[in-house]
Amino acid sequence: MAVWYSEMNGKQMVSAHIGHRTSSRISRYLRSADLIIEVIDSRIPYTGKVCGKTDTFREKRRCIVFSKKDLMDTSEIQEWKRFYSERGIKTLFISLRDNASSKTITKFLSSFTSEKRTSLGVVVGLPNSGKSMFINLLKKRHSAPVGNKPGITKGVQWLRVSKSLFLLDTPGVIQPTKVDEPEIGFKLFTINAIEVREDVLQDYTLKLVGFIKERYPEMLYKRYNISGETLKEQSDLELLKEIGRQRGLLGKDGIVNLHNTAMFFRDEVGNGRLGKIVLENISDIMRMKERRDESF
Ligand SMILES: Nc1nc2c(ncn2[C@@H]2O[C@H](COP(=O)(O)OP(=O)(O)OP(=O)(O)O)[C@@H](O)[C@H]2O)c(=O)[nH]1
Ligand SMILES: [Mg+2]
Repeated sequence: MAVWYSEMNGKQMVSAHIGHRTSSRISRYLRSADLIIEVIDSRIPYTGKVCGKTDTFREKRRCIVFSKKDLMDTSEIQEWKRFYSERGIKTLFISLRDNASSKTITKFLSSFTSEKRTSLGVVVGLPNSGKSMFINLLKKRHSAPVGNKPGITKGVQWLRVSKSLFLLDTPGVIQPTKVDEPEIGFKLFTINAIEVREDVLQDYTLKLVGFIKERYPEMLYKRYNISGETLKEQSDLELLKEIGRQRGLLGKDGIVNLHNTAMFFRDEVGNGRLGKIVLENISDIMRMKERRDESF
């Protein structure tokens, strides 16, 4: 059952994977923890944020670990680091697939912890952002379940990752209004943070096709041999059908199966088979923030 809690950013957050008791335990831990570590998929460096400026966090040590750097188009990485440092938040962009990253993370976290006493840190973030993988990497053991779909972690557990640090693994949370907004929802869909209903699947996939066509057209050429001319002439739907046809994703009637093609294309992009991407630029975010008058 979906449970609401609002400690994250003063807005309602939901996890489809926990009950009321777990939800109130997380709220309690968030208030009493020494450190909040937010894990954000590097490909959505702004939309991936679940913590805002609320009373709960005002006095807390906070940092952001941007996961999946190996899948990210890093051309604006310095700008993103500056964006957060101007807001007083320390950040680390890292690949959690790389075992050597554990040393870098330990060094990064050492500025938030003390050798003399045990610190308690709560790890939060969207579903599928890499929270459990982050803890496992530090612990150097597969202690928390990991998987490439939203909702793998269903409860909370404290794990000791060093002499002086305990981390709480938590289930992914999400702001439901974002899921229903196509401009944001298609990004969450692309990185597999949400499962989308059939009635919006096509919309979100077409948004993704349009985005790749505009920002990374060369990827469509390299992977599917779709030329610049074709890109100009064809609609996003025609392009999606072309991809389905090329990969033989046809129904019994010989017509492209749009559901399977949508899921196929999402996986191609999400798993990095097309190349390294970022789904939002600093300038996109600044424009959006102006429009909505967002403070963070
Ligand atoms: N390529 C790459 N994959 C990663 C990285 N970090 C995590 N993953 C993958 O992302 C998927 C999700 O990782 P989890 O650790 O289960 O994510 P989570 O945030 O705990 O997800 P929930 O428990 O569902 O909220 C897994 O398939 C991981 O292998 C990374 O830095 N690079
Ligand atoms: Mg997890």
